Amino acid sequence: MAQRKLPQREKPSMDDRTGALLEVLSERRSLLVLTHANPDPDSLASAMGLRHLAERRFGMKTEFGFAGRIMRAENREMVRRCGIGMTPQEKVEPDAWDCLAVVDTQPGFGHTHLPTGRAIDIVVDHHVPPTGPGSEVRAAFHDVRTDVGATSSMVGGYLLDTGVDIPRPLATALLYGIRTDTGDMSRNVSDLDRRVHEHVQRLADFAVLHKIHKPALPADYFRTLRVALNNVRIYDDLILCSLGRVSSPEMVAEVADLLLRCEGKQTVFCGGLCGSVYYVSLRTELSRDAYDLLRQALDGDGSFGGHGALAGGFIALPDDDERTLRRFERKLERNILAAVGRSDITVGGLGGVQE
Ligand SMILES: [Mn+2]
Repeated sequence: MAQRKLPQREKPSMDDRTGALLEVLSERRSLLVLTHANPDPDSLASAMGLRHLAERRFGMKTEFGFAGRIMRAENREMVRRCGIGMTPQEKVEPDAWDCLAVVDTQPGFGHTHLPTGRAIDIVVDHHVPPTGPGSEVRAAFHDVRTDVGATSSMVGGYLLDTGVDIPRPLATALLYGIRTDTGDMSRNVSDLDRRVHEHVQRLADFAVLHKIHKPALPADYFRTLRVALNNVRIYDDLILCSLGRVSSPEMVAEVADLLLRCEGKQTVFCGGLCGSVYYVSLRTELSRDAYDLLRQALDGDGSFGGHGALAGGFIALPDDDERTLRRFERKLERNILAAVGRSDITVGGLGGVQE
């Protein structure tokens, strides 16, 4: 499909960007939105918001294709309560859509699986652009702002600029997306985040937001938690928790978040095996980027994403043998200790220094 080249501007204003997005959308009939695997609240709300804009402003047919799974009880509650429609990506035919958008991620990120040989028309993201193969894609509309705390704020900004109504469920989703990525407006908060946050919180349903914050948890959550607490190793300002086998991958991130609340701890690394895929979550309050730490921990292997204080990913192990698992967990722990400059700590077996 012929794509009109947009004029290159040094520093487009917000209105210019929204205008450029509307120009691209106005030339198309249907929109497929994709994001990274295992979509988080920010990507779910961004996809919902961009679809709404295309539908309301241009009467476009739209779809949201997701890869992986909706992890965490909170995110599943968000999908259910806000009515976020989506289709598994493998069931979506990319060529049936004449506009392809990618939100909260960019082509070239390891955790983002895009159709090959298909032009990406719209990229909206706030992550530092990836380097390497597949990252040189140039979209008709390309809006990457690393100073913005949430992609939901960027999409919310388009909606506000355009004057399209924001229904309650969408406002609630955008609010939750912004709050999740900005730590309840405590980090990476830009003027745009503040502007959109202020607007959507006037429209949002706080009873629904409360339900999203406190979803019912399966009994298995508490079983895994018991195992997790038995496996925690605390070293000064660092916590390592290798969970071994877990019944669902989201437990890894859940446990990491919980452990970060341990007084005085600045970095938490948590991992667990589900099937023969090993999942990792890293949380850090150090000035170092969580994504960089995780890349070092995994030796650049696997599929991972994140920025700032949070990162997560997974890597397929050759088998789910107990010895493979133990060996892999020891290697990961050594790598993470090296990455945070604590190679003095011995890991593995009973040799670890425990508090
Ligand atoms: Mn995000």
